[in-house]
Amino acid sequence: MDIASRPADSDENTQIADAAPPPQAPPVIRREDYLPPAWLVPEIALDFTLGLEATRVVSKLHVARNPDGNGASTLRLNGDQITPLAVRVDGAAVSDWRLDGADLLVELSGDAHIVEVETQVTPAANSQLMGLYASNGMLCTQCEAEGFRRITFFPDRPDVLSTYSVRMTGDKATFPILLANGNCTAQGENADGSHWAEWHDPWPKPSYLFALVAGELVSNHSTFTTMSGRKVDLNIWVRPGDEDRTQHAMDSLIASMKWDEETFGREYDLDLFNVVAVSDFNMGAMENKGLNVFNTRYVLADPETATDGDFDAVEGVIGHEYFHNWSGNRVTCRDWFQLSLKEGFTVLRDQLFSADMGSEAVKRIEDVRILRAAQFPEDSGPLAHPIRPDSYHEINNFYTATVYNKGAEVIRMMRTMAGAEQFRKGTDLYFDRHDGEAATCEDFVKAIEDGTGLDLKQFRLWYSQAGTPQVSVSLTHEGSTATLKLTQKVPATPGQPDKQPMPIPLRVALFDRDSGAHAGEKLIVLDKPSDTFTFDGFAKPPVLSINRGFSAPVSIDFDREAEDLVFLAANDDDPFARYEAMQNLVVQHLVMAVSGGLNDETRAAGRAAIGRAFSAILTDPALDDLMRGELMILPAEGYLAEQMLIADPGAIHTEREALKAWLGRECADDLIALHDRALAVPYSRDAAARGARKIKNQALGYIAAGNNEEGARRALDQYRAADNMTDRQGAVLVLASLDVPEREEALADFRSRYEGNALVIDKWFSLQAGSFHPEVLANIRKLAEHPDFTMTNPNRVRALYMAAAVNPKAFHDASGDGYRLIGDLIRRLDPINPQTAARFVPSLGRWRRIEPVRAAMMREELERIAAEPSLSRDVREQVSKSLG
Ligand code: 0A1
Ligand code: ZN
Repeated sequence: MDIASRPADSDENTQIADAAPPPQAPPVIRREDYLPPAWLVPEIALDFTLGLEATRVVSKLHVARNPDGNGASTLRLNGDQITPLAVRVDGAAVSDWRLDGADLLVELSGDAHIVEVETQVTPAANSQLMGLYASNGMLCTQCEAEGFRRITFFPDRPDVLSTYSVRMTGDKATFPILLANGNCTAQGENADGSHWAEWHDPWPKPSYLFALVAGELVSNHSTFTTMSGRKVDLNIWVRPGDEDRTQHAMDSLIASMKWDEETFGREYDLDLFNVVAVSDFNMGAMENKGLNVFNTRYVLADPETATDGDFDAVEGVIGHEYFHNWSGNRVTCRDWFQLSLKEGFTVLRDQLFSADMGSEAVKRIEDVRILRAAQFPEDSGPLAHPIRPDSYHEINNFYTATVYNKGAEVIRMMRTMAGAEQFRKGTDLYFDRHDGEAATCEDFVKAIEDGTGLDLKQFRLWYSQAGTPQVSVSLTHEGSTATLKLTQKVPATPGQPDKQPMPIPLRVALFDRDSGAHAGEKLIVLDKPSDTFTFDGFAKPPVLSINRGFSAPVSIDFDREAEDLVFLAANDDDPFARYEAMQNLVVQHLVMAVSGGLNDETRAAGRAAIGRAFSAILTDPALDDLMRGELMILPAEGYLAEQMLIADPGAIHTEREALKAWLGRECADDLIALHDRALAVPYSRDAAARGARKIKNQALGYIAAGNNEEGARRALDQYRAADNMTDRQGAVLVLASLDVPEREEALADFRSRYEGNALVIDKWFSLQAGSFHPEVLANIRKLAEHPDFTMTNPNRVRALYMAAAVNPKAFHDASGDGYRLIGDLIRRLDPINPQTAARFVPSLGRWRRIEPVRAAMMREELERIAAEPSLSRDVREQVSKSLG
């Protein structure tokens, strides 16, 4: 063999390994340390010899000295758990390469060379699901953020863009379908039963967008003609047997392609677009160029197995990944600190898309609910970070609700201030200016500034300051003038004790109490610590509607009369504000109740106000059912806890459940009428039928809370009559929390009916783990022993344990067993799949905001994890920040 090879455990390597920092102190990567790469790789050719147990990779890099680099003669190629079996420079074997930790260093004398490296990986043993791994008998890759270095040695950073050519050879029976990025340029068969394919992607891309898939797959094929008349072949690839559940994904893909042309002027740029569904996947999906890889969960949907929510999620994620083709792929990120450049913008794009496909109002409410449930707690806890972080230990830990969802809110604010039309000028300029580049968040803001004419100097603070701003509101009235006084405070977060005031765009309207109308909405921008705004023409004190449409991701502190909230819940013409009024009404009441601030009389008065607003929602003929269903949802326990400095989860649970039961009894007749009306609507995917299903399940929940027997009877009837998953799951959801005989019947039927359907069996696990059943914790422990449970499939792990971690009754059980359950899970899962294990840490990290007895137990659990001798970088970072 003419290629140099040497063992990985040579003396030199051992010495370097000894000198490496101890595993307890992973290096900190800082944004301010960014340096351009010393070497670029304009072209790469990869040759794979595929096998589930062993895959050989020969990679040929055309490297060129970067004129903007530091001129170093050493080429640094990142690696992770791989060994260079052979290294060759310009065709000749070399032996002066060395390892620095996991990286391969090669000395180069000239300005351009061809560097070849050979590696071998073991896909079947790759339980982390990063790099090349086996899933369900097929091979697939996941390279974002730093998975490519687990396949071959490469400058694995997003600012190194290369043109990829891929050749792969594999056994034809095991891997009948061979896919990679771009277009298939050649294929053929060998005499030994193997076959091969060559793929070429003409668009230069960073390594994190590389993908390869090989296995037995069938496709739903369609075509799309782009706005310039180019025909694109579309395929959704799934395992044989799943093809009947791919049409919604295909429809969503076609709708996404059309929408991006119409709304952002973005056209698809290859002749082929492939989507592959895999059942073992750490996240939702991945936007690899021309070859998106999806968690099956966001591809497969039919009425029998997917709820309306699942259908919406498929549409949203298909859109999200497709939109990345421009926001992420054509314009990518310079470094991982800029992650929100692609993620925040793409989330905004998918939100706008889903809003256009369905109800804008309902979509906005759902998005805000997600932000409040996932991002607000992050922003007020030990893991708080700006949407553009300043440092990290492990980049996988920064795929967060802050980077994604708050990132989207920040861009949405720019759009609100500029108006949609001007904003489009800004995004056009951004795409034009940076096409083919690895850009920064600063580049994006500058393009929006230049394209819209906005001055975003102070606005840039939204990128650098963490923490949810709090806006205190007071409204006074004198003569015919109403004066609005606003004060902002951006709370201290780890590493950021002092904050500057930020520009906060607030859409406001003042309602005349008598007419129930307002004289027009205004956009005001609070950009000082405190400011006043006056409004004329009010004979009586008006009712203020503020942060309409949730125009800024802030929390509003406005102590006001319940009657004003009842008024807005019934009259506000902004659907979000109407929802918000209802939420505030309940939040104010429950916060008082939990803190012991209610006596019999004030409790009765508070409930009566909520009851009036709730009953108006149930019966308002002008409301569509999708919106009605939204308005019926009580604020989540986690969101209630957020409103208190120190929360008592037990008291919150009791009070919220008591209110729900009271509403169930108080409004029983209306709820039963609603449930009966909805039961009569036949299944269809139109808005009216979806609305009917939504209120059906909402009503059922309240009926059961008010009267267990009536609820159980209705739930079982609904279950038996169901011809779709929304009704079936809604019924089981209610029964799973009740201690009634109907519960077992429904759960057993559900399991046997869907035996072998992994996504529905996931539901069966989460319905039980998320329930408020008295024995929920014991049930979860039993389910962990169930033959269908496995630690190696992230969907199954999340189905059981994430459902438990977000279930306040299970997680915050006074015994501390819920904390122990999650602590045990993290310790067991970490060696298998650190990325997924680390996602469970933040729930325990909330301890500072929880009453002292529970807080001590949560902390103890974190300490137990910290004491593990060999934690992954992922879990180590989250645990030490949570304790620190
Ligand atoms: N870029 C993807 C998210 C993603 C990130 C990391 C992954 O590694 C397992 C997978 C997917 C997105 O935003 O859709
Ligand atoms: Zn994304």
